[in-house]
Amino acid sequence: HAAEAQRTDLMTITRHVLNEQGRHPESRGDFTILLSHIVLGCKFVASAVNKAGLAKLIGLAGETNVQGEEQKKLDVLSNEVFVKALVSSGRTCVLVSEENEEAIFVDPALRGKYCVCFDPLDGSSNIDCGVSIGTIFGIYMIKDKDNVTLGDVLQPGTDMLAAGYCMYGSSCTLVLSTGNGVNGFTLDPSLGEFILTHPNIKVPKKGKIYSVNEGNAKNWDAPTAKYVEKCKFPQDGSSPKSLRYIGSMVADIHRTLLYGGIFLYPADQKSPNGKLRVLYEVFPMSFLMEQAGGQAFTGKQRALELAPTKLHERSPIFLGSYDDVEEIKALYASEASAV
Ligand code: P6P
Repeated sequence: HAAEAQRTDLMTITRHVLNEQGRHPESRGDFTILLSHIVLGCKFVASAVNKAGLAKLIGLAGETNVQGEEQKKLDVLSNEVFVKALVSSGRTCVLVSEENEEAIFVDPALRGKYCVCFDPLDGSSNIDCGVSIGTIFGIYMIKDKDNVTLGDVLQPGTDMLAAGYCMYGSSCTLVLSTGNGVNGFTLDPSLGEFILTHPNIKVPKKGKIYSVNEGNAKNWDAPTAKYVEKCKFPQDGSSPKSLRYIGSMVADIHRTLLYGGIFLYPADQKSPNGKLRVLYEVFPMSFLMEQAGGQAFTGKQRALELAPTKLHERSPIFLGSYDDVEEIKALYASEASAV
């Protein structure tokens, strides 16, 4: 009977968030409405990604985005869908998208109290070869929605209320935290609902995997080089770690959350601030990792304490299992004290 009860007691993402919102009597369901619009965007993108090969959506749109990268049609489509869904929710006042150079200030008549920073289709260079890609988002509350400025957006990650990603792979999995731990939901296409499949995700305290683009090794600084050397040639008699690098942040982070280990996108001589963007890649993934019991470090400080000054600012990032990140923090600390 328990199994039967389990099967018929569908814990959808909306029901789960409503339960969590119950802890905030003051909330009038605004967050739930906002989330339902994000979920709508994810469902659309999941469907488009699944059909991409057939619908000839694969291939360059011919335009380039603010990052100077060639834009694929799915990027354009996904960004438009998320912007329209978020604006029409009536719960947002400003949006920051990886695909838009400027922040999008919502028409005052449609404004709500939230700011959403998002990458509509991260890892899109992997679309053609079928590697998992994803949407990443972070949500802030804006103090005065009628007088919102860029300053309201350039907030440290510690002010983030919620964060999540949706991974479009063998299945469509949405991982979300609203500040009370991390939960994973899998899209049941027959229902069109995200069902709770990974309750209360906790990242293992220590892992056996390191995840970095070894192709950048010649440009790494000393602490990163030393740490990766230790992963490959441990001096304490332990076995070497395995290298797993998918090159799609959502997929690499999802594996790190579930299996443990450490993901690194360090600074290097070519890009002194690394490659990943603070507002819609580093902050949301750092928020999730901390909520799952791990940690996130920039080489200088706790990632969430960064105070961004530009919309598309980058930062080096080391995040994952608590003990693994501790090790690289110690290497950066000893370098800083040696200077
Ligand atoms: P590299 C994908 O383009 C992305 O933004 C992230 O999803 C991924 O982690 C990173 O870049 C991969 O970068 O330089 O290793 O190819």
